[in-house]
Amino acid sequence: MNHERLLKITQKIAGLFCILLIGACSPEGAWDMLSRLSEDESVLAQEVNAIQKLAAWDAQAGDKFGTSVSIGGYAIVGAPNEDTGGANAGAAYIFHRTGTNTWDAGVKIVASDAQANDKFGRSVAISRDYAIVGADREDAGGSDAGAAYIFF
Ligand SMILES: [Ca+2]
Ligand SMILES: [Ca+2]
Repeated sequence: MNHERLLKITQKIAGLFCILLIGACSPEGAWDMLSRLSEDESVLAQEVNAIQKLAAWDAQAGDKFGTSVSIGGYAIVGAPNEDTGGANAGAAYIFHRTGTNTWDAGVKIVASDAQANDKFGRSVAISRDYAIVGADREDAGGSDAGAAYIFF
């Protein structure tokens, strides 16, 4: 979580506090409050910095990697405009956590019946050993009827 995102969250929390409390209230105040609530400010600082940037190992312009994401043991990231299975057929990448703040290079998955413009990866979810990937422009059931694929 980067500082900008954390600041947005604290702004939302500050908004909630403003509703509950009458008095001076600001995002900075909420930030201070969160810092004080933390047993050790350095722990919070570490969590802010413990971000890992993931990218496709075969990234190409226009893939739209990151359109969809899900995490649950593994992390999965959709790239619906990836072109391996045809122009914008789509792909998804599953990443495995290898350490406290480290993730592997990722495994790429595509639809077994990928076709151009299927947009596989526009939605993704992962839970334990199962992943599900949506391809809302898949055409087996009719033009752009859509499909979802479960991986184990
Ligand atoms: Ca593309
Ligand atoms: Ca289609």
